[in-house]
Amino acid sequence: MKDQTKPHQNGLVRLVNLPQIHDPRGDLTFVEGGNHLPFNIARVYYLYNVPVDSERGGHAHKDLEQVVFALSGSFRMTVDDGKTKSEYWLRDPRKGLYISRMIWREMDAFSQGAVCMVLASHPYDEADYYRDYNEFLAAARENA
Ligand code: T46
Repeated sequence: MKDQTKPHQNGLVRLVNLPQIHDPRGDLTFVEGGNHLPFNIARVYYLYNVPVDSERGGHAHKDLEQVVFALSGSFRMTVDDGKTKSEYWLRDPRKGLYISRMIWREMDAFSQGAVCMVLASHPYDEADYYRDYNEFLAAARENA
C-alpha cells in the first residue's frame, strides 16, 4: 500500500523523513527540532492503548504545528485544509507527517497496539483548537 494518496502540494502537510542508524543491535532514529522539523519542539505526547475502532482528532489548530509518527503499528490520518482532503497511512517510525496550522485532522484505522507520537511546536492550549468543523471552515476561508 502506498504511504499517501492525493498529497497536498502546498507544503502545509508533508512527510518528513528521519535518519535511521542501523546495526546488528537494532535501529535508531533521531529527530532534532529546528533541523529535521521546521519548528523547535515544545511538547511531546503519545497515544497508546488505542482501541482499533477508535476515532481521534476531529479538530484543527489556529497556530500549532505538529509532526505525527507511528512509532509502532499503523493508523490513518485524514487531513483537510478546507479545500482538499488527503489520506496518509502512517506505519514507518522514520516517516512523520508534518501538519501546519489550520489543517483539520482525523485519525482512525488504528492497528492493534499502535503507538502514535506527536512532536508539537507549542505547549497544550485548548484555546488554540477549532473543534467545530464549520467554525474551522469559516476561519480557513477568511485566511485564504
Ligand atoms: C492532534 C492529535 C494527533 C492535554 O491535556 N494535553 C495535551 O498535550 C493533549 C494533546 C491533550 N490534552 C487533553 C485534552 C483532552 O482533554 O487530553 C484530552 C484528549 O485530547 P484530544 O481529544 O484533543 O486528543 P486527540 O487524540 O483527539 O488529538 C490529539 C491532539 O489534541 C491534536 O492536537 O493533532 O492528537
